[in-house]
Formats: sequence, structure tokens, C-alpha cells
Amino acid sequence: MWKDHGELFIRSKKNPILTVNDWPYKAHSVFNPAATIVDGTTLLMVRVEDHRGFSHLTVAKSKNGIDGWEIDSEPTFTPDPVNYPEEIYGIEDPRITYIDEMGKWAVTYTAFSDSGPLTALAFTEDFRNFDRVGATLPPENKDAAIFPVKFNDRWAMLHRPVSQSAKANIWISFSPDMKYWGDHEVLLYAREGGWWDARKIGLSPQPLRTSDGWLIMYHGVRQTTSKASYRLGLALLDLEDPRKVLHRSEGWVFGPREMYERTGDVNDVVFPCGWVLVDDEIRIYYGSADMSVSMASAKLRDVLDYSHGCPETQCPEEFCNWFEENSGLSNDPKKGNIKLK
Ligand code: BMA
Repeated sequence: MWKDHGELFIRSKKNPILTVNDWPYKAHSVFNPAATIVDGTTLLMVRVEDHRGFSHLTVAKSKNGIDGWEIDSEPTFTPDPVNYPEEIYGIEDPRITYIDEMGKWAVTYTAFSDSGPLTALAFTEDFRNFDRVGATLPPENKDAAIFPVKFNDRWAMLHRPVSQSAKANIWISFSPDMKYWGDHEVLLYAREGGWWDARKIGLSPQPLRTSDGWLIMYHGVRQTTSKASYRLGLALLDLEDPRKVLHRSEGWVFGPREMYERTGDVNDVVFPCGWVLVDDEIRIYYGSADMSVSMASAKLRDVLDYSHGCPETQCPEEFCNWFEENSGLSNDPKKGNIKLK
């Protein structure tokens, strides 16, 4: 029996914590930040959109992760279309993973090419100099992030390919060297019908290692007659084999509610690209309505307890049974890979 738990994350009273008015140089909007902790300081890589409509990434740092932000006086990481033509229309929506084995941060981002958005990767040791690997998967693909450890000697990446007629699901791929990616398979399926995450989902922040599994936060896009709403759900993956989904939330755990999330360049959007753990608190840093940066938090234990109470199947049993009985075409109800005749 479904029990509505409401939303799990509490907004910062200081939201939006960063707007374009805080920026040291002229820009149109600041949103969709990646987040990590560097020497005890919260570091955001913020997507900054200029007055051409193109984006670059700029670092903002704060000791308490809430205010007192020090923002780079110039763009930190800018498109390089001469050497990387896939960046011709900008670089967007980064995710940061610290790779202990390399002593570097892996920054995955969306390069906006002439053939559409694709996933790209660069490494940095200091958030000043960036070594590009370049494009990792061809368009259309977005929302990539890398796991911080290898699995059976291979790196793993989550990402979200899109084709026009099909559902947009989250995929997992593997690589021996972070350059060549293969063994692609679907990890999380967009649900069907009236669900808040029907037909289009994508990874939000980087995977977070916890004692109970890899914690995944993803966005689901609900299309209505007037708009698309971006909301957030959770999944827990097996620590040893991240292709195994242990639990997936049914309801969304955070969605647009405040004015700064409901009204902006794109209305009704909360879009985190990063989260950090500060003591026992998990903080998500998110773009609000494609205009500003906001923060919300929850106790990690509460999030994990909630996740454990979520179904093990991606499509809850009562729906799977209904589809099986009524459509006769459910080829893998556990994964929610359901096609109606
Ligand atoms: C997604 C991405 C995000 C954006 C969101 C809402 O597809 O492009 O950068 O925040 O749409 O506009």
C-alpha cells in the first residue's frame, strides 16, 4: 500500500544562494552547479549563461557552503571549439567526481555540438587547469557522471541518451581508461503513463557512495499541456555491482514549489548537478528555474531509511501485475520495460 511521505529535502532559508547579481562579471543567468568539497571548503562549478545564450563554467567557493561565496573573477572553464568542435555552442551542467586512484577530479559536462548535446570529460587537479578527454559518447546524450572507483578493473559512467520516439532512460557504460566506453545497458527506466517520471529521466548529481549502496538522485520530467516539470527521485544501487538497482523511490522527494523555482527562464525546474556530505547532512545544490543556484538538505540517515522502504522493483508490483494481465506484452516487469499493444 502506497504511503505518501511528502518531500525529504528542506530548502535553505537563504535561497536562492547565488544569482547573477552576485557575479563578478556580466552574464545572463547562473544555475545547475556541480558540487564537491575541497580541503573542507564547498566548491561549486556553476553553469553561467552569457548574453549569446551559450554557457561556460565558473567556480564559486564557500567555507560554510551557504554564503560568503568567493567567485572566480573570470570564467573558469570555457568552451574550446577550435580544438573541440563539439563545444561550439557552449558547455553545460557539470558533475564532479574525485578519483582517489588518480588524485584528480573528473568533471563530466554536456558539450553543445552542432549535432546536439553530448557527454564530455575533463580532469583537473586544481579547478584552474583542465585536461580534456573530450567527447565520451555521441549526441544526443546528457547527464553523465563517473563513479569514483573501478568495478572489475573498469570505470563506470551513468548517462542519458535520447532518441526522438523512444523513452529517455538512464544508462550505465564501462571503460578501461575513461576514454573508450562500452557494454552499455539501461540502468533506470523512465516509468509510463501518469507517473511523475514517465518517459524522461536523467541522472542529477554524481553517484554518492554510502554504507548501504550507491545513492542516486535523478530528475523526472513530467509533460503537461502547459509545461514540463522537473522533479527529483532516488535510487540505491548495489555497492559491488552498480548495474543492480536495490530500491527506487515511487514519489518524488523534491520538486519546484517556491517562486524562484517556479518562475524563471524555464519555469518549474529544480536541477541539481551536485551534492556534498557535511557531517551527517546531505546537501543538494540545484539550479532553480534555470536562473539561480539554490540549496536544500536532509539527514543522510533519513534519506537511506526512506530508500530502504522503497520498492525493489522499478515499476511497483501492482502496476506491473496490471500491465501483465491487461497488455500481455510485459517483457520484463521487474525493470518496468513495459510496452502496451
Ligand atoms: C534539461 C537540461 C538542463 C535544464 C533543464 C530545464 O534538459 O538542459 O540544463 O536545466 O533541461 O530547462
